[in-house]
Amino acid sequence: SSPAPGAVHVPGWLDPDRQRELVAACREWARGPVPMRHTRLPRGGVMSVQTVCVGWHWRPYAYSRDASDVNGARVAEFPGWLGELGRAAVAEAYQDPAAAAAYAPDTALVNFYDGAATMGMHQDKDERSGDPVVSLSIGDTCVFRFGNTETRTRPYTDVELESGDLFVFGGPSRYAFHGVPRVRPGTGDPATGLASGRLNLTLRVTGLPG
Ligand code: MD5
Ligand code: FE
Repeated sequence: SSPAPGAVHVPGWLDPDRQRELVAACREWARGPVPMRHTRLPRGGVMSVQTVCVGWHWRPYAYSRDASDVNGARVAEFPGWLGELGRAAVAEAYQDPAAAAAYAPDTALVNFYDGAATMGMHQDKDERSGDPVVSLSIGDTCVFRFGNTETRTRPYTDVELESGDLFVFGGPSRYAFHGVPRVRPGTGDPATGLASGRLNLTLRVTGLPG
């Protein structure tokens, strides 16, 4: 379904095998070379989600190859199979083979939400490219709040994102405010390999050279 122009929600897009593979890959990235951790914010706060990045390292509010705010290590390479998955996601969402073929994500942000983690309303503006963001959810269901491009307040739409769901944000939705006001503990299937919590992968195009 499409809650707004350029935004497409595809429930259950990832089959159980794919979900298990992604959980295993994220578990590996979470170990290093840059460990998954709570990102520290410049004003002294700490994000309640835990994050590990692939391809490029995001820190508030820029991308780099090295994680100078964590351990200084260079982040893991962005694997070819993840780019293929991103192109398949765009093909599914937009039913547009040319748009899918042109999609070349170079970074993935992996966010882990425990039962108490939330993400406040924000825009993703650190990428120098307006290409779509591909979002993949595994584990516990969450409430995803999809807003407008002008304010972090109403009007917004709350959408339940379940394990296996794909969401693509492109066009005018690329810069909409959005957040995760709550997760629903115990709703995920441990057969994914995730005993508890919610995992979200976002594939993005940084627009940065090399
Ligand atoms: C999440 N992550 O569920 C979300 C999925 C983040 C983040 O928000 O920044 O790590 S990405 C949702 C997204 C991306 C770009 C645009 C829009 C939503 N949108 O227009 O709503 O952990
Ligand atoms: Fe975001």
